[in-house]
Amino acid sequence: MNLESNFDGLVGPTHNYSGLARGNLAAAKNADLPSNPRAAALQGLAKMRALHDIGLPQGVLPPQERPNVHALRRLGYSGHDRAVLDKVSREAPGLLAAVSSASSMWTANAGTVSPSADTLDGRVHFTPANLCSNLHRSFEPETSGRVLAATFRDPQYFAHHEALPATPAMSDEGAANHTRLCSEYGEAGLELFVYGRGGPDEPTPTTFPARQTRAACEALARLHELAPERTRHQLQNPAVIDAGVFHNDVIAVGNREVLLYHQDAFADTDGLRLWIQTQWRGSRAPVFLEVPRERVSVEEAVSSYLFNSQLICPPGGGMHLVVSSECQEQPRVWAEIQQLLADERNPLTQVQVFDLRQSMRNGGGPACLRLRVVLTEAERAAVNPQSWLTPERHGELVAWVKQHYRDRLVLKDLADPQLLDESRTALDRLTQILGLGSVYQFQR
Ligand code: SUG
Repeated sequence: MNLESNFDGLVGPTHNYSGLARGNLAAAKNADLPSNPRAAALQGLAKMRALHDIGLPQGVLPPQERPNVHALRRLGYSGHDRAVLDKVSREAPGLLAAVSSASSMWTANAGTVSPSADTLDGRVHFTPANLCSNLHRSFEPETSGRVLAATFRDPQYFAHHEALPATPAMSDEGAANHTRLCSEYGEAGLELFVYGRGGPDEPTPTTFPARQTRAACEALARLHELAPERTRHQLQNPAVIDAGVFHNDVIAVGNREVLLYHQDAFADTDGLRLWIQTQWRGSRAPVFLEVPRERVSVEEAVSSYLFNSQLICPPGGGMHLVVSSECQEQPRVWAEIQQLLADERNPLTQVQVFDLRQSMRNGGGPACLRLRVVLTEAERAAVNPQSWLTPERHGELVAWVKQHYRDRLVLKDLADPQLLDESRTALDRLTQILGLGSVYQFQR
């Protein structure tokens, strides 16, 4: 049976708040706050364990090597690792923060994935996102590509593409701007790509950057061999980008036949709905859950991350909404969730709440932390076996975090050569736990 699996990013040992991501209001607000990498990683692992326990296939993707001394060398810093860290921390602390971010935890930005039911050659296609809109994230694609290839190794089932050229015209942030709708996971679905910057006649945000371009989406659809009639490129409402919606997954989420979105999410909602209805195939009808701005404002959507929930189908039936605890703390948002659950015209049956505060302070909610991959039984069997979370592996990872992670980090700690050593020791051990081989540059 085809199931949707989630591959969550493990939070790395250098998780910190540096205010690096323009247009991400939470990250800007919490810049310079002390972080707790240990709590962050354990919060993420608790969510993974809970989804595993309700019967969903749950995978783990490792964090990247940070501080990224190799990137600093590419930028002209030389000498011993310690000397490099010392020099950059004195000359360019902002650059040190950029090469130290644990941002690879948000695996919804690791790449775009199209399941085999949608692709011409019947393989699952992956393209790492170039993340070229932000310096700190632009260091991720190379290792993301290696990690994805090591996790989904068998070329009979999995096709891996290179990241798109890292230039503004092809700016790509991966699955955070991509949704798939279908009647059954194993049937051909509709692939919806949402972009913030299109042709010269299309409106663009005025305050914050649009991180996804239409040209990038079109390239992804070609690479993944998607059927043009089942693929839509949809302009995001530029006003919401200016209000802090730096990825579409901050204002909309789709799963199977359900599209849950804010009234102001898209530039042309009627056109989008009509297209979905016209192209729809299969036994279930599409369900549009539009949240009106009178009930939840865009500002409330951004501060609670209501739409950054995961919508999941546990094998036992029903559909769950997986939300961060911030949703429960905002009465109007919580009331909206209750209303959605009470309405029997939609398949939502339950809400699950998680404390993901450490990630949320950097603008990363439940949906940011996971990369969705719909897989057949044979494809699941072809995944690197140690990448799957089991109760034993969960226990091993919790112990690993407790052994290697600090519980407090401030910006000046990023220059501490001891942190680099700790981080490499931890990651070296992790590649054994996950059986990934030498995916890191320091191991090569
Ligand atoms: O790219 N935050 C990330 C959050 C990514 C959330 N992902 C999704 N919506 N899918 C970003 O803005 C903050 C890092 C810092 O400022 O320290 C950051 O990169």
